[in-house]
Amino acid sequence: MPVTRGFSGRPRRGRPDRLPPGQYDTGRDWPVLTAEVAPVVDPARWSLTVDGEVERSTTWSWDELRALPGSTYDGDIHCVTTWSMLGTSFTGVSVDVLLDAAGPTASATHVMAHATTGYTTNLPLADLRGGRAWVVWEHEGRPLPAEHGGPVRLLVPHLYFWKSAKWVTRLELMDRDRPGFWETNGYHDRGDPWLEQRYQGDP
Ligand SMILES: Nc1nc2c(c(=O)[nH]1)N[C@H]1C(S)=C(S)[C@@H](COP(=O)(O)O)O[C@H]1N2
Ligand SMILES: [Mo]
Repeated sequence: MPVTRGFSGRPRRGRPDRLPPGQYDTGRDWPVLTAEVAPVVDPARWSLTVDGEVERSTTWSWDELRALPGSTYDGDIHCVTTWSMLGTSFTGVSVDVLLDAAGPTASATHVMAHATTGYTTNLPLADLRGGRAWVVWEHEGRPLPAEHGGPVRLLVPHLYFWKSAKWVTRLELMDRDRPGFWETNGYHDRGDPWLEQRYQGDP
């Protein structure tokens, strides 16, 4: 039987089910979307802090972060500008490991992710829990490119990609929700691509 190109092979199989509503498949073309000037971040001077509503404010240097038990995400990412990249991979450490070290207080409900540049984005704490969020330094086995947030970015692939702060440097636990950069400019506080939570006012 003839096989029609595009209807066979690994990445395409089941593809319609894998694209959230209103998204297209960008293939291997990974757009760069940065609201600010991309910084040059020297790992030797970089650190990551988890603070705010926690029992123990904790800071990791680059070397300390890399010494934590690593884990890999294999799957899809979705940007609110409608591109999705299917079947990609990132390696880093699960945010669960960082949260367990810092110990969120009973009043912690939300997190503000901060980048070296001042970019911020807010997330429900629950979305960073349960093996669904990472702090990553590798993409498909190579160091994360600087324009994509290297040396280290947040990765929350089940939410729109603006939640995945590039050049992340701080996870601030909060006892209420507070809008970050794009959320102040009209984007949704949660940003679930399957619910099309693009803008404030979307379900
Ligand atoms: N620090 C920082 N992180 C950021 C952004 C940004 O402008 N600055 N843009 C967000 C948006 S809107 C998207 S879609 C993704 C884009 O990541 P990429 O440039 O690696 O595709 O990063 C998110 N994280
Ligand atoms: Mo985006």
